[in-house]
Amino acid sequence: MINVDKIRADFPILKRTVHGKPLVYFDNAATSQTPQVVIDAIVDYYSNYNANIHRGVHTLSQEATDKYEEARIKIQKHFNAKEAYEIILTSGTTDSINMIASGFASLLNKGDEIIVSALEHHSNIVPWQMLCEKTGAILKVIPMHEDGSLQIDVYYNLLNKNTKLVFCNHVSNALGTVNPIKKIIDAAHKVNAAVLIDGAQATPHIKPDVQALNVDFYVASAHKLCGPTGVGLLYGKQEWLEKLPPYQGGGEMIATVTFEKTTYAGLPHKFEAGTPNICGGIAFGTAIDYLNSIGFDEIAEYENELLEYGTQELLKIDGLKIYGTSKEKTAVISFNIDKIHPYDIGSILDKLGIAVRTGHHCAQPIMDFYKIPGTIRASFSFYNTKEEIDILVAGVKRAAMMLS
Ligand code: 7TS
Repeated sequence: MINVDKIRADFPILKRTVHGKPLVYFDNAATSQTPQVVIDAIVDYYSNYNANIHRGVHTLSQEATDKYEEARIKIQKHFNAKEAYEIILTSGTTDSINMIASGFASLLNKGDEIIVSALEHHSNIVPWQMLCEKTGAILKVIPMHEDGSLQIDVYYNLLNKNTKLVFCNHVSNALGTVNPIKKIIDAAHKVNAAVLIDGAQATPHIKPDVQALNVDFYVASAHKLCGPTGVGLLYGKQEWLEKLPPYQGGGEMIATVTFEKTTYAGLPHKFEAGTPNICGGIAFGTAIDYLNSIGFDEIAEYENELLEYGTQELLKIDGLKIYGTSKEKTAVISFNIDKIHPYDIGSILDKLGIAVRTGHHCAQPIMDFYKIPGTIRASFSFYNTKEEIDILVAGVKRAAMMLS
């Protein structure tokens, strides 16, 4: 059982006020808040052992290298990757996806097919469109149902011998739908297609096991799971990471360089050119430890309670419609009230100290499906409370009254 009072004490930002009101932070799907242990890890790095890694013989550089590589192992264990070198530290989900899209440019031919789902964030659409432009590959889309779940039977029919890649998020950022990724992966493998799962929204709520999933690539961002911004991961199966060419050229990713020829370093360094976000990587490891100390089963159980309560209370408001009602979903509630523009409600909520996201959530195709400009999205975390949901519901009622 989650002790929410104790947990809230770990997050200094939750004590602040906004426009004179206690902060109610419901924009966790955009970024999560940072516990003191993670802030301390950042301060400790810059106060005590700030140095470049993998380079110096000096003590500070060795300490920084050890901590960075320890963080990689923590991430490996958390995602249950077979090898630590299958974890590439990137600047985040977007960077990880672009790394794979760029790598596949040399492996795809005209007429090859790529499948994405209708529920993707723009960062899992645009790089594949760019890849199709470069290679002549064709992009196909798994359509969605009204409740925000995927039409999985249509997906099975889209797969054929030309399918080379399948991309799908584990959880939709705009609707919270949890996708049946194991089924998606297994079906793709039957036609020898590789699968990339975008775990940006799943990882704050679910502990993925990349070996059990048998996924080829899994990507996520630290800042959505209590870590800092500017760091994330690309898990790739060793065989794929060896097959793909490097993403960027530079220091650290080479074995030897002459003006005639360069040979590349082994994994993971082949994909980690230049000085990485050293402090961010280390703090990412600390964030993973912190979340595991609470427990993902406990987090999921508590957030489900928040989701059920929030859904029930918001639906009591006249004219309120929730988008994304599939049975399998995380604690995200996307909604609108009649024809009121989401931005107007969001602005009033901000004046009441309540942080939500409004707009298309970088998922315009979903908004087009529902024929709406956007939604108000309240996304909950394990440090939120039912009392905060009551404040949200009262705020939404007030905003609706003022605007209708
Ligand atoms: N994929 C999904 C499913 C996402 O939700 C996001 C960010 C990204 C990729 C990109 O992650 P980044 O860390 O590289 O930026 N989603 C959101 C959101 O829903 N609101 O703000 C950012």
